[in-house]
Amino acid sequence: MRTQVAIIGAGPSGLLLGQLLAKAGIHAIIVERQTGDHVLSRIRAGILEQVCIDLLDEAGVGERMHKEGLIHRGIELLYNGKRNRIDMETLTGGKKVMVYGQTELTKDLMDARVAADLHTVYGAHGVAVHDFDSAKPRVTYEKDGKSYEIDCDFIAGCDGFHGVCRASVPRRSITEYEKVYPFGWLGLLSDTPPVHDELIYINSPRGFALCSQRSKTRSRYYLQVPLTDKVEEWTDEAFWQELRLRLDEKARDHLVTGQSIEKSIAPLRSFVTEPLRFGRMFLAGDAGHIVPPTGAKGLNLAATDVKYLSHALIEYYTDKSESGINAYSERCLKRIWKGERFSWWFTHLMHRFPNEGTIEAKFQEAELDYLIHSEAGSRMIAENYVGLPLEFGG
Ligand code: RFL
Ligand code: PHB
Repeated sequence: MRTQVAIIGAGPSGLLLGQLLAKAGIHAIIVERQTGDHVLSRIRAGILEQVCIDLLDEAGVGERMHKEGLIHRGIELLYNGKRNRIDMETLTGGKKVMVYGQTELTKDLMDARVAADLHTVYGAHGVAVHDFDSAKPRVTYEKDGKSYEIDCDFIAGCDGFHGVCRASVPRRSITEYEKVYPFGWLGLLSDTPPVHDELIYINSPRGFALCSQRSKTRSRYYLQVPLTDKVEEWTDEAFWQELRLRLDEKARDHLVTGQSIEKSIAPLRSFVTEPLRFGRMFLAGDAGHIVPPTGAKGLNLAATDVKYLSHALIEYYTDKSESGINAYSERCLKRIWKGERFSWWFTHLMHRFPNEGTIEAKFQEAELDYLIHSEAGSRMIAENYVGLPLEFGG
């Protein structure tokens, strides 16, 4: 088989890149190791920044998102038993975010791919990338007992944190920065109305919690839990009970509980790979960087990578210019480090770290008080949360 761009991974990064390339008349094949149903069963992101919304529109898949997505103009921070609102819209001169689940966005992209009759291989085993340091990269894989090879001009590594692309780069050519946090997030999805119409981020003596949502009838809640906890040990009842203990009184009264549709524990990690380009292979999204979910940045950083990569490849094929692909890594990393910084900082502000004394909790409370009561402090949170302008800082 031959294609212009071989995309590894059919998560949001790979599917969005495939759609943008197809719109520009560039041929791409996506190779994914899981089934489509498996990809859709992973419950992840919920918050889209404007950059992500605009890109989905550019890809021509924004229709359902605009119909069903919920616009959020603020978030609430709960500490010391009291809720405080950050008015993102006022503080940023009109910017907002949208609640639209990663599952829905992935489904829209999958449907668009089927409608346009674009080639996606699901259930590919033993995917391997070859010769990306030459002018003739190749991808090989097996499916249903048969071996396949794809010749291509470029490989896009959109295969997430555990993918094969980054792992195939010689160690001497890559630098990895990593921090693993000493706790995880236990998430629960349920068909119950959200406790509040905006998200509530909670710093409580019992640990962090987050009240999020997918729609007016579907809620997503998270609890900070020790890494040693197993999801099977958490009954729904135990989850709701622990959440109640971390909420303020009003939210506790409003909380509607119900059976979980999904429950899982996610570890928290900050991770960046430098660079993001290796000859004719590029890394995009979680394949190149991970943030702890506290700042809701992961999918949005992935979208910016895809924006820069799609534009660079389109420029290469239409104008025969390599300037976009040469600038790709540096351009992305500038934005990624700012998203990493915010996610790391917000995680530190809101979580209880094991082995830290009571003075740390007092520092957090004083900092939260400062941020809430200082317009500059509140604006810092707001402008990062809604997403810094593209090319911020030049
Ligand atoms: P994905 O989604 O991991 O997709 C990678 C795909 O590659 C496939 N793959 C392979 N395919 C072929 N061969 C191989 N060897 C392969 N190895 C892997 C995988 O099966 C998979 O289908 O990466 P992508 O596309 O870069 O997307 C990134 C996002 O999924 C991620 O950043 C977000 O979910 C992060 N995130 C959030 N981001 C936000 O912007 N806002 C949020 O509110 C938000 N909340 C979250 C989150 C992530 C969470 N978890 C579970 C880590 C909340 C949570 C709890
Ligand atoms: C979610 O709804 O899954 C979600 C929202 C905001 C975050 C993290 C996760 O910061």
